[in-house]
Amino acid sequence: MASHIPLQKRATRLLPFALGAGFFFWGLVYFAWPHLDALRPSPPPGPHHRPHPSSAHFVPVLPDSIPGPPPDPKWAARADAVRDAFLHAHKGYMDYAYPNDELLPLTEGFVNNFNGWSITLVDGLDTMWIMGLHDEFYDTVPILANMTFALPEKSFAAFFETVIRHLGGMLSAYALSGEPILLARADDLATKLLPAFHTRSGFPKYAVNTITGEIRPGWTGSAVLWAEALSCQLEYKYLAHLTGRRQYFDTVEKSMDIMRDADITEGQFPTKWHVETGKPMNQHFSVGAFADSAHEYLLKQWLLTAKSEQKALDLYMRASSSIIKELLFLSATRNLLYVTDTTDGRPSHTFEHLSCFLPGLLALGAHTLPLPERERTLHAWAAEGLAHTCWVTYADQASGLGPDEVIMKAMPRSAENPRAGRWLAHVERWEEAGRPGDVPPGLREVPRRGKGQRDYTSRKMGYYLRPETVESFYILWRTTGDEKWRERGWAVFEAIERETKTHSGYASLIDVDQSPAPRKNEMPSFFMAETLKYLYLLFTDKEIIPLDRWVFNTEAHPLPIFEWSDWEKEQYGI
Ligand code: DMJ
Repeated sequence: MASHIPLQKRATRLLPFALGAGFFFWGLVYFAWPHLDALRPSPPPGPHHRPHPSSAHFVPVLPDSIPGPPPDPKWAARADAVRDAFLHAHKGYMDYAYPNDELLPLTEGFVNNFNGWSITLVDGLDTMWIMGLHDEFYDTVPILANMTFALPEKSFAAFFETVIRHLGGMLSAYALSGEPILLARADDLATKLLPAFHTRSGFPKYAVNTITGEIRPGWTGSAVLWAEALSCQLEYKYLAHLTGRRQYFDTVEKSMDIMRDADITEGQFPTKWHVETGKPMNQHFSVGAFADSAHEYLLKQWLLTAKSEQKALDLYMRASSSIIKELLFLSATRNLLYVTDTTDGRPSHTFEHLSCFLPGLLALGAHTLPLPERERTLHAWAAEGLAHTCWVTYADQASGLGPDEVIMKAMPRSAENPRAGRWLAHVERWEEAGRPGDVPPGLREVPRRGKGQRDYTSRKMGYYLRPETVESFYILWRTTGDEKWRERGWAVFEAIERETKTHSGYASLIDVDQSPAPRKNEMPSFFMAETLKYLYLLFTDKEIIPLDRWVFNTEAHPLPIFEWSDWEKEQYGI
């Protein structure tokens, strides 16, 4: 029928429909356009791929295009040297160890201590992005895209390590690059780890099978270490914000509630808690191995959530005041400021390399917390003095690298020194005396001391490529602007190159007080995730990760500061 109607007439009759359809189509485009990003297929990854932000909170970091004055050639060359070190380690890992976890740098072998999920790649992925190593980054993304995070029956992933390394690594690489697959894989892994929280208290159990959900305790039996209970909140909260999955927030907040309600002396949070009852199990107060990152995650939860979580802030204030009051001491001869641990109030005078993260944390707090002026000054002095001591323990050694653990010789207890060398008492006396010399106790530069002449004895003389000292140098450099931290960092890097470099990578040392130092056959993944990243950020003039926009998790994976929406605050009870 229609074919008998003349063409002109047909067009006239169809006109209203055509106009209607046109309005409908363009109206749809107009209103839906801003929401269509999620439906568009991603362009294939490639070295020059620059992803488009697909949501309001997404701003990829492009180190090459950060504006600023031309870099100082001295520091640019030093940053390049660190990038070369990363590439050397990466190549060695890929040639001899991939797809296993870590390289054995003396025998060109490999080891699987972290579930066999190529930990060195996952942990080092965001460092690649930060260093502008886009080829290496985009070679790695498909490997991650294909990871199943599966484990055979009766095999277990250590919850804490998997969260801070794998989960933190993927979330950070996602936040920097915008590759959606990294968020999807992080979400998968986070869900697979959730059964770890199937305990009566809500604390996470030591390890979990990612397929069956079976959980098992670690060497601490029924105890969970404070560091392990309180070092998953940054990752899970950021993920809750990205995915809208309330379960992530609620699950990790339980441990925070236990801390808020715990009956403990001042802010002296013990190192062991009963994983089922949620009760403290000892009177051991520390910033070392069993506790370290818990302190970090208190301040950093407050910072990550744009200073909105009062609970985290209160807990940090309590803990950090107790650290300053109870755990800081001066050494006998050089008056070095050090941090130790106490059991039932009695100090051990052990000083751990692991606790060299504390000066960076205190500096970050002094820079950001709403503190009265005297408190802020105390935090800043403590940061400066402790970082100085961490540096001295490096500078003293023949290799130029610091030992893992020493026992400090404390000032003897006397009538004038009733608190047996506690730093705060010395500061108060110095202030009362009118601040002689203008340098607070524990902050004075001291001469290097050789074997047998030091104010400490060795306990563990190894250097395990750990990041804590250079991490603090980086935060101190960024918060104070004092170039000495960069120069000290460079001395550390030169020593790393001289003493630890091997044909295929970098090796831990057995005795830092020898040069050449005897080596240990290991290259932990945190060397590429943390140590080299902090050194690179220390030397590069560009502020790639501004501290008012990013927060580092305890494995040096930067996560972007975000604000909870009103809806989230209401849902989560923030
Ligand atoms: C890292 O895995 C993390 O920094 C953790 O919090 C403790 N220490 C190691 C590196 O020393």
